[in-house]
Amino acid sequence: MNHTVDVPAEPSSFPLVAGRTALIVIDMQRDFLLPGGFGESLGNDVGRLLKVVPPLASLFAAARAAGVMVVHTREGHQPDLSDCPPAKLNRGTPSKRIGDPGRYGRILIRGEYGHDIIDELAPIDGEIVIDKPGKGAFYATSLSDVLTEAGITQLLITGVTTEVCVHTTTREANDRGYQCLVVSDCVGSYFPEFQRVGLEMIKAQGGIFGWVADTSSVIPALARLSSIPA
Ligand code: C5J
Repeated sequence: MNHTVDVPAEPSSFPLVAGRTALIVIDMQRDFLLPGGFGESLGNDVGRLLKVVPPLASLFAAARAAGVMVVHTREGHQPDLSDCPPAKLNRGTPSKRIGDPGRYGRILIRGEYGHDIIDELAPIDGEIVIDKPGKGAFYATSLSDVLTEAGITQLLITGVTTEVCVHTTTREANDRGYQCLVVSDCVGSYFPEFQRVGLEMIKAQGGIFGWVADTSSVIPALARLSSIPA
């Protein structure tokens, strides 16, 4: 029987299970977060995403200290765009589409500077990085196999953006039977109303997609988990 620590959360407490919990970090990439990058070039205020970085860095430290598996994702495509469906490619402002040149290299193309994770939240040795062509982290990736092999059942979900890749991944995970806690101060949106409603939707109707709590609840629970003898 694995030790469990309950996190105070909405709509009810969330069970953090030792050895069965993973921290999922969605798309904390330069293209979305850096001033002058793709996200900002679309007229977005990247400050709304950057404010996630300090609490997420603290959550990383607590998760790593507790021995929780950390999985990072990056949204992006092959340089020849063969994994980018025309319906995704031909959308948005011409000259600011996937594969076009941007301040930090070709937009959302694997191997480009802008596609990679920001320095403050760079993966450390042993952490898994999942490259995903879609919004959801399970679509066309090895994430399901990675989590199954590690015996993971509980997910702490963080990253950007709340209403797009965080939501899509949470819904995919929920349908696959994972219990998902979305960490509210570690997810960000360019749009304050989407941030608020995105979080409301997850925990509505008795937690239809999962649970919501902030780092003031999750970090102490991780500390309790790390103090439990193996
Ligand atoms: C978007 C994402 N918003 N990571 N990607 O296109 O949410």
